[in-house]
Amino acid sequence: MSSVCVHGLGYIGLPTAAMLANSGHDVTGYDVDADLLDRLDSGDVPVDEPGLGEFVTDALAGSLSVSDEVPPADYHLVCVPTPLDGDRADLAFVESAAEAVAEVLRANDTVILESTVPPGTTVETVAPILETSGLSVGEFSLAYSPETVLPGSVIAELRANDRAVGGIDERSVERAAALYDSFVEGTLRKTANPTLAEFVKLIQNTYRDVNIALANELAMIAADYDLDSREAIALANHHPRVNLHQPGPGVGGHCIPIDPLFLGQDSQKIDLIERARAINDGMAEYVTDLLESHLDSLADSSVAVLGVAYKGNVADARESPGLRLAEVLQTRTQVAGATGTSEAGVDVRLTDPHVADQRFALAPLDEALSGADAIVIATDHDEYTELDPVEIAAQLDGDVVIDAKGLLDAAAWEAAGLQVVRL
Ligand code: SAJ
Repeated sequence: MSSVCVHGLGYIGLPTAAMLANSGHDVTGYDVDADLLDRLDSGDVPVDEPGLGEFVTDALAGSLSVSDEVPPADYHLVCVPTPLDGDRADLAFVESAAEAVAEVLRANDTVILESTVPPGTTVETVAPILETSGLSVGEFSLAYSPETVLPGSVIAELRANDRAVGGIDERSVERAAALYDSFVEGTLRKTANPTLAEFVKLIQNTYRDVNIALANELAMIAADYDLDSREAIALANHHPRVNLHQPGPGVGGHCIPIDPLFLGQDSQKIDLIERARAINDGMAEYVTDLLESHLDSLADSSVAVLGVAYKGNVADARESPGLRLAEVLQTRTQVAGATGTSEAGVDVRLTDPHVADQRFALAPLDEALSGADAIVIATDHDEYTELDPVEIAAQLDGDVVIDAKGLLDAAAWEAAGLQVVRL
């Protein structure tokens, strides 16, 4: 068993630290956020993920401790955020983590970067910073190994998923693989090329983004032929080599909309991928067009947007399609206010049973529905599949329902007197 320091106790770092501790390693979780460390010390796990609270609590009762100092360790795992800055990755957190590791790095230690980064980051950015320790690559080991877990199934996927392990040399591959071998039940896909592993992470999410863009374009084309795109996609997917994704009001979350930009930031060849991004971002405009064509006057209407989480059954509203839709609705119907400022025409009511963020002025469902002219289902929360169309029809003033996630039983809703438009 090894000593491990996990840098960054966020969505990936915290479950990974707990997983390593629960697999017998001696783990220190390091973070710069003093409040987070206090909360964890008192057993409060601030992450909305099924089963994670108990998993981390068990680890904290065992061999996981948290600290605001970086200790020397056999392994340093860097799991810090890489936000988007304009259209490029901001690597400031990765750089400061590497600087902190360099201060305590010893010969034979292993450093593994897990953060999603543009190709070349491990070799070109992290290695030179680590070498300021006075040690050279070869004296210490260095690898890139991306997480691929799906929010909502983090613990299960940390164990089950195959994992790319890209070491800077053969020894680094083996050292990094040895650590993951202690909890990964999937296959470790080893390569002595960290840039390849970085690229692989980005193309997995890019594949999904482009595939969803295709589904979105197909949905818009299908509507011109008066066809249901989801029915068409389901039928098409019976072909053994076809796997079309599902259309929707946009692609949210902190991974899929961002990673294609990292992939293309240093290449002039990015083209289809950029177009796919624009198609997915443009879905809010398309949903707004649908509303406009079904309402007498969008600007004088009230629209309930059901769902601001970026996807079903999570509480995360980053890059939220529902919020983007609200913005487009307001921008499109803006009218000049008395003092020269502009005021939104349409009354947008946002509601979500999972998201509790005060910044979004969320209303309870009943309040959002009361007297509304239209509703848009923007997130596939389980709660929305259980809505009673008769009760909803009684609460609304109008009858327009845009089911952008295709989760309602359209026949039942139409029987209740509502017009259902499916994407
Ligand atoms: N979506 C669609 N149509 C679909 C599938 C998804 O519109 O057919 C939308 C969702 O509603 C959501 C967005 O795409 O707004 C992204 O959701 P997601 O479930 O596809 O993915 P994420 O962002 O929750 O997690 C992804 C996963 N990547 C892949 O499946 C290739 C996950 O495995 C990664 O670990 C994660 O990104 C990450 O951290 O990179």
